[in-house]
Amino acid sequence: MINVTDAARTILARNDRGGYTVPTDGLYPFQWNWDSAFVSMGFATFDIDRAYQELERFIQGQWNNGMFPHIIFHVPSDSYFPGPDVWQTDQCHSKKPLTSGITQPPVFGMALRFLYETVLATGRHDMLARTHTLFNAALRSHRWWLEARDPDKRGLVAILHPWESGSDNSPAWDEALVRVPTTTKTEICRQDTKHVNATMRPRNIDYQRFIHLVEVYRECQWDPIKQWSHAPFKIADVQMTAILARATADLIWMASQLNLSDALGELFTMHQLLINGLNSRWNQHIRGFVSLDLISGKDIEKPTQTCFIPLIALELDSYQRKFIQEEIERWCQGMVIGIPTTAPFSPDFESKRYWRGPVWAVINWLIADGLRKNQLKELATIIEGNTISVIERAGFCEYFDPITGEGLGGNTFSWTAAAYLVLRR
Ligand code: 9YW
Repeated sequence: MINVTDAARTILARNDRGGYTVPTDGLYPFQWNWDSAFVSMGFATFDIDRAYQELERFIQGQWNNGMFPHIIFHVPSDSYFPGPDVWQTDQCHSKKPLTSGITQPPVFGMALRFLYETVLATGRHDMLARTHTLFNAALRSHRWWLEARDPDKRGLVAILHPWESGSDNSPAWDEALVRVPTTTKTEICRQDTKHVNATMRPRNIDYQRFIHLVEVYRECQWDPIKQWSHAPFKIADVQMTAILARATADLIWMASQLNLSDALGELFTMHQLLINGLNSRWNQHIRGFVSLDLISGKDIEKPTQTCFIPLIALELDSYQRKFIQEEIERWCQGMVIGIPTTAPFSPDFESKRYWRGPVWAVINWLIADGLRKNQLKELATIIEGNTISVIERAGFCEYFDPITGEGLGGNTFSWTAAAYLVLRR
């Protein structure tokens, strides 16, 4: 019988490109921001040095202003669009390696704590300097988040591009995206549909808008202040804010472990601001947390997984806990595997199309973690158990059809392997 843990480690080894890991061979040939953070936690379950290396290679792409980009183009490849020639970030950000010009969810701080806990548990004494370097990079990136993406100090950070959310074509962005023109100067040469069935991917019209947004920000020379005022898409996203708030709490833990009292005050202030912001986004009708469209001023009341992610950062009251538990159970009713990324009763639900319904192991990992933090251990255990079994049945796929349990997208996915290693421990 094949040992699935060994198979998961083999996926990480296959996708290793010399100290950093690609999400999957072919489809995504570079280092992605939040993928790498999850992957480093997977590595930490069996090779702590390699786990640190993953984050160290990643911070090579950090911008002078502190931003962690969403893609680091360590080596050229023509199997992905849009590449560095479209982003053109080298004109204002001259450091190598080349990168994209937007960001992704800041799981990095959560990963750093996970790695350092592993170091402490194994009694390693030689990791302090490496840990400090990573901590400083994380702190700079959190400062960037608040300055660049919450200039009005709402305690909610904004995404300026759906790719930043990590849930590219989620129904949560539909209404806001309609306002984004579909015209582009760049010729769109999609590569993703050469690797994966087009019916499971974002549509061409989505890509036109994604590239239009890249062009707007490129014309702003990637300057955060100009981008903020020119952005045709600006959403205070509860998933992003929750991950940032949780990562900030993890950096507070790190700062106290490392006796960095100077950083502590600043981190506490940041954390409180974000917690207040998130708490203000509870929506009784949706029975979850909702993002805010900063251009239309409207709440985004689409039932997507983002509604549950704030559990990783907040302590819910007993009513919220009850409502969230009931809601997650309702979404999973009749599904072979939960939690769907869009509620199955929603008219937007598509069980096979990217972020419009399928289940992602890393999202389940985050939600289960949030449920545990909020004393909903039984439900957390069920979700973790289902995630492990679907991977054992269907393989290390990018995502899974909740109705059939079928594995879809790329089939040797690094973060799915990492989720398996961490949830199976
Ligand atoms: C893209 C790599 C990335 C993930 C995102 C996912 C997809 C497409 O793949 O993005 O072109 O960036 O939506 O969350 O990080 O796995």
